[in-house]
Amino acid sequence: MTLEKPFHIYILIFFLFFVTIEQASAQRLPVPRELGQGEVADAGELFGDVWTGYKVEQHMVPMRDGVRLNTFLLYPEKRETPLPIMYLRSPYGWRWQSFDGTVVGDIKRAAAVHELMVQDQYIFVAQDQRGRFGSEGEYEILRPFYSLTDPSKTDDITDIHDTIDWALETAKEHNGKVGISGTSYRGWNAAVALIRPHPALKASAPSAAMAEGFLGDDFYQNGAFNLAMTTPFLTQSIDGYEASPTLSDRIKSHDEYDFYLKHGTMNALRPYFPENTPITDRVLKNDRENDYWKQRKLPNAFDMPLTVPILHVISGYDSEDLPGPLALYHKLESLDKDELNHMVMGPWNHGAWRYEGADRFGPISFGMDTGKYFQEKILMPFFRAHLKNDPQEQQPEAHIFDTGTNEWRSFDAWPPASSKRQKLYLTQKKTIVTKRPSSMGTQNLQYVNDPSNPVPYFPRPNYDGFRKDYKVQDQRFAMHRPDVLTFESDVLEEDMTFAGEAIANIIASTTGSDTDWVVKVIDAYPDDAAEMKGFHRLVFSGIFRAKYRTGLNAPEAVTSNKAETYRFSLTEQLHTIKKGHRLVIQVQSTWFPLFDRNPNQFMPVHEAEIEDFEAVTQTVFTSNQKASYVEINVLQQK
Ligand code: PG9
Repeated sequence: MTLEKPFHIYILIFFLFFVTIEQASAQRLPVPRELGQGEVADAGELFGDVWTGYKVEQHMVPMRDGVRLNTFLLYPEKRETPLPIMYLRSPYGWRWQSFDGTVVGDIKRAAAVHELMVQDQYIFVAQDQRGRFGSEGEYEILRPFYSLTDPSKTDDITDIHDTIDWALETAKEHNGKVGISGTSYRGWNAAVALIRPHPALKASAPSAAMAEGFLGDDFYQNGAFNLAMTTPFLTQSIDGYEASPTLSDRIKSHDEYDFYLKHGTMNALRPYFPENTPITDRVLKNDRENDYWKQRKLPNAFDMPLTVPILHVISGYDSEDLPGPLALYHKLESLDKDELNHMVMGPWNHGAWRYEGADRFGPISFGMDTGKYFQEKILMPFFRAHLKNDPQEQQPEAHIFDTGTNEWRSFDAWPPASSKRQKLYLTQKKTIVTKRPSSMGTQNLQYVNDPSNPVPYFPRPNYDGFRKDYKVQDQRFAMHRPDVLTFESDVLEEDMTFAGEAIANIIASTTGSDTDWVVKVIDAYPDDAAEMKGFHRLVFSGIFRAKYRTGLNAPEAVTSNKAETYRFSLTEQLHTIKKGHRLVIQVQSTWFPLFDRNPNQFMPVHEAEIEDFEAVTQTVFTSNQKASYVEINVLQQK
């Protein structure tokens, strides 16, 4: 009897502890507004040293439909001249409370705020997007541009307009000019601002702007689903902050490859998603480039001549958004009559120019701080020129870092006018030649693609979850697998500079009714290189899901054993392969768990169950009539 009371107390304590933990998890919510209406606080004290010397106010800014958006207005306490306004919009919360109670958010992070820009002095308007964190209204991921067809509707275009109107009225001592910048989703906002630009908008620098959700940014690449990046990211950073441990926490206690392989199917992962996964479900359901994606395809929304200077900031090693930013640059180039469209491509993962240590990425050194260089020499002068009337030298059309020679180069067109298309043929002897094969037969090479033993995208074991640095890993870990065809060129006698887009043109068949094709172009260092001996450095890569070969919106079963042409982009780069190096091309059919596995049967892949996955035999043709090759832009040496 005497023991019973304490026992109940123990149960109560345990219960309270459990409930507290649960509540703590559920508290991953935005912090309520903290600054009173009209209150002016010291931004340095509130947000950290970067903001020293700035004052901050917090406003709920009304949009045309009455929805109010949480907005911070920051301005330097001491300024000598009227300043331009720099507008930053984020879906990731400028200030909120993480489940462990700490106050975090974009306002404190280099991810969203660039120290040099703050030092340069602007009036900043930092806003939570509609339906996110402190802002009212409903959130819709990459909200379609409703106002273009129905002016009574609101979207990011109208919210941007209304906010700029508000900022021009509210901010004191501004010079009437507005700029916008941001990376990733914030970069999407910086690009959206130019669709129907506000007259006060004078410059935009979208960085890693997700622009092509089905073609290659974030969600799908040519129909294959970005499993390793997107599933954890969507289920926690977009769909829900309440899940603890998150899916990525869970993955990190396993070898990532093993985790996904053992679960095997998308259905098996569903128990780890937050209970309500509105966005993840929609992304999975829309497994073709249907209206859902077309409405969110940024280049499609641009249909008028460009009137505002734009600097596309493209991260050449981006693990999330590379095809979209490139496509957006090219689309706007076609609408640019006044030389307002410019691009920069640096050797960064996803906007990593913002962070310290941009002098290297993984094992690869760039010999200089490329992020600092870009900010000091390109980004700040761009905004100063257009927002502060600072005289500056003419901006080149394209400013690109050559990842092979470690130097910045500028071009007056991208791809450079002095580059020529060259075909690199894959031969029966597994070599790479520039002359079309002469053999008239049906020469081909085969391998078995077994989804139960997929080719890893990163050397195993990997206990770090999604590896954003997969593009700078030595690719030798894959070259001797029987399900990877590896082609090698002779040793180069001269430097060869790739400048532009690489396109895979593979003639192939499968014994399945669907399958994937993955092509990688690699710079193979010599074994006696001073550094990175024998390193196989990825330059271009891409994946294509066979059923989309006649159109990304028109999945169609593949006829077993029928040779078909698979032509797809491997993205764009500036990379010099040095004399003494060799060129290597790998062809494979899985790239796991970077992309989901194809069951090799024509069916909705997200619904595939373990028994649906089949091993198939793949055939890649290398003959004269059925020549497989990679087509590439080669810069003609001066
Ligand atoms: N590109 C990122 C993203 C990934 C997936 C969904 C939405 C956005 C990003 O904003 O970082």
